[in-house]
Amino acid sequence: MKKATSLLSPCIALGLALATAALASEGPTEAKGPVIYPPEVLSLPVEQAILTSPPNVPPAIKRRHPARVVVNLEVREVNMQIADGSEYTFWTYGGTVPGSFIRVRAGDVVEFHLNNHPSSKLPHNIDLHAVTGPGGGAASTFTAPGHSSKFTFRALNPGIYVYHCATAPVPMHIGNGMYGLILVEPSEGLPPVDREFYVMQGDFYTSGRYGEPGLQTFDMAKSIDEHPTYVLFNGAVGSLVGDKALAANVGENVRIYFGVGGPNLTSSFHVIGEIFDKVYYEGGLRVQEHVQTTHVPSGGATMVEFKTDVPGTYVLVDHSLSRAFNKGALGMLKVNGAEDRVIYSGKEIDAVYLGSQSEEGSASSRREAEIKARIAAELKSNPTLTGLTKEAQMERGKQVYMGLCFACHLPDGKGLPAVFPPLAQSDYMLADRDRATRVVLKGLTGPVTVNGATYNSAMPPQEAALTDQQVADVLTYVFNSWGNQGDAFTADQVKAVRNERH
Ligand code: HEC
Ligand SMILES: [Cu+2]
Repeated sequence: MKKATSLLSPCIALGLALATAALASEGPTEAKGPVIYPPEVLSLPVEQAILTSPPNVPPAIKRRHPARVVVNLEVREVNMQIADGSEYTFWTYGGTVPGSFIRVRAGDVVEFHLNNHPSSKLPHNIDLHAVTGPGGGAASTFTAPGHSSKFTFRALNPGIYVYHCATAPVPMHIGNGMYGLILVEPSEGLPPVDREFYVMQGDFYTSGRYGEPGLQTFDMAKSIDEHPTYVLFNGAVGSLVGDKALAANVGENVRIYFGVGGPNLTSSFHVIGEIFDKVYYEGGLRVQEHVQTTHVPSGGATMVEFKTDVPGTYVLVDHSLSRAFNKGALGMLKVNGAEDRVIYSGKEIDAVYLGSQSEEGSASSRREAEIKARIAAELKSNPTLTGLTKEAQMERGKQVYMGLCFACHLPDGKGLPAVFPPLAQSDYMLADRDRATRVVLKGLTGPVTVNGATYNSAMPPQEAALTDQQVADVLTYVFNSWGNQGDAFTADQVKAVRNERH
């Protein structure tokens, strides 16, 4: 608790104390002793719940009668990667973010054991939205490190439900990753599908900026202001990208259980290139059909289903797109199989078109979107790079470039004629290292001549988005790619330019 309270101002701490007093759910309650089951419950078969880590989902429930289901969920506080080179102390249910997926059937009696690992520093509990009863189980499961709590509930309502920690300060426990999904299958089961996946979105508030290396801590002020550093699917940048992308084949029916842990943001869940054939909106059993984007509240969930008709990479996003392209809320589903060029032809023609400027503008943004999608498809998770060698620095710089600069200057650094100047063998850039640094930090507007061609546009300043080290990395990358050659840049050199006054 020490770390957390030291971050709080006295007045926030007072507010929390009041909130804690108001929410009986957060403190410990006295144990009442085991529940005496009536014969109807005693006669139920007993089974151990299968729990799975994201993006996996336990197998469909085949039985058509209730059971007594024993759930054993372990709380662990663990250091894990939040982004390449950046670590975070996550608080987890089962060692993952989101926590283990729990699957029961409507009518089941659930014996829930919450075990808090002895290495934990804090007490935790669990509020399952699938529970009918005060606090959703929170008061009954308040568990100190090295302790185990048990409570029983009957799963009365079918649907897909969020569970989360409700220990004060609640937004901090959720913001550290303490949430997951529990599916209460309808008694007749859900329609069978070929693939099921488990994805949850959460917002994260770290002491450092997006991508800042090293071990990050929770930033209470950012959380209160609802200014997340990261918005993530399954707890890390790139958790569903490259080798870790979801996979399916053409012609299969896919179901995604999608939840939002929050603590603060809601999601506009969308899969680029797919239409949801069915959405079990708000996680209930009513179905809406033919949906492009579905809204999932914080502390809410949904089930979406679609058939994969053509192969390719489909990108999962929060369609509040800065979260996807700048804060990490991006995943991929790779679909393998035969093309059907009538359903989707791919690019058929690329011809020169001399329209009005606004048309050229929209064509260029269309091309930009196409390129972004292509790059996203090719991005592979890179190994963590901590060394300070130029090569390692270039790799880090490439990540910055592929996250930020490529959209305009293109992955090959050649730019777009009359729109974006080239960085590949740019006489302008290579002639003056400080000036190039200034362009990246402060932006550039007005006419500029690069390799004999004049550009008159605007480059947005990047000084708010990038650290000195990140600017040094990306400059080292662009000064040593595509035939360019130059010395590495250091963070100090960048800092000097950042602080210069005119
Ligand atoms: C939104 C589009 C956009 C982004 C993103 C962008 N630039 Fe630029 N950049 C431009 C434009 C447009 C110009 C030319 C500005 C002008 O006409 O005055 C430019 C100019 C430059 C120049 C000087 C001209 C040249 O070709 O040598 C450099 C160097 C440069 N950018 C580097 C970068 C780097 C590095 C990044 C990533 C950190 C980046 N840019 C991100 C649009 C962008
Ligand atoms: Cu907790």
